[in-house]
Amino acid sequence: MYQPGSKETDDQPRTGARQDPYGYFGYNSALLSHLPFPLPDSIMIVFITGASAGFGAAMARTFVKNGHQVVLAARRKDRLDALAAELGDSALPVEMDVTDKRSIEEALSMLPQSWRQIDVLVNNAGLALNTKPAHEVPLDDWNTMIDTNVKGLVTMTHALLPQMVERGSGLVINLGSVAGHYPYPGGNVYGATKAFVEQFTLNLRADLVGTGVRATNLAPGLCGGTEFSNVRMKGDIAAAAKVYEGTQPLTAEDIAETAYWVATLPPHVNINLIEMMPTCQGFSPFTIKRS
Ligand code: 8X3
Repeated sequence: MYQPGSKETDDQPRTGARQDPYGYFGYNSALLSHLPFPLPDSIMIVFITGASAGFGAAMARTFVKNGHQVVLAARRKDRLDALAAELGDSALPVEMDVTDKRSIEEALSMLPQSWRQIDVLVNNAGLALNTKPAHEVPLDDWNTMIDTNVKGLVTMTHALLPQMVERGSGLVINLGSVAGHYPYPGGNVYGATKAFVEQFTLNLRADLVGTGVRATNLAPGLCGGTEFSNVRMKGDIAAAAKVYEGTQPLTAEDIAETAYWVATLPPHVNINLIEMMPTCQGFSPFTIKRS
């Protein structure tokens, strides 16, 4: 966890000098001061929720590997500490629960000064619970998904958006899902929360036009090697493993590389939506119940 003095000091300037990340201007960097649009700093500060495992940890590794700084936010302190130890000074672990507004406010207020200008918010924290039909799922499961995937995501966005708009630059990457685009049995509230993510991201785009702030819905399909199905199957490891049997699913690294690509496009390019599936995944015909 961040302890004052354990990482950069508050009065240290950000290390990212405004350079020429796209190579437009060769060595003549004097031209940069006359640009009609803001270029991103060469070093971005990326705030990732759900950073302790899966997509979040993979994205943290990718951004740090490419020279950026990452705030690792999640509930599991031990996991965050281990990841931060692996990633070194470019990672700042912050214990935080997206379902608790006060926890978010506290985490943000404790960020050292030099980590406060967030260039990219990755709203990755989220989960699916249960694959049972709607009439058999405990209400608590639905509420937990809504609290995390919907309310957590909007609370984080609400907290960080004003500073991005004020600066005239920034990017919000929301983790959606194919489950938000196509119905499937057992997808009930999980799919509905991801449909919310889809429309919320598009509505952010509508409101943010002209501000320089970008928003993207990154919506993956079947992705293996994470805790996603273990959580969904509530610890039934065999059932979780069966989901991926005989497949070559997407990996967390595939998602991380895609998020990195989105975040490093020139500032005039906004990717509204990326829907990605493993090649082995496709679509089903409509179900028709016959007598
Ligand atoms: C997870 C993708 O296909 O399991 O968001 O619903 S899927």
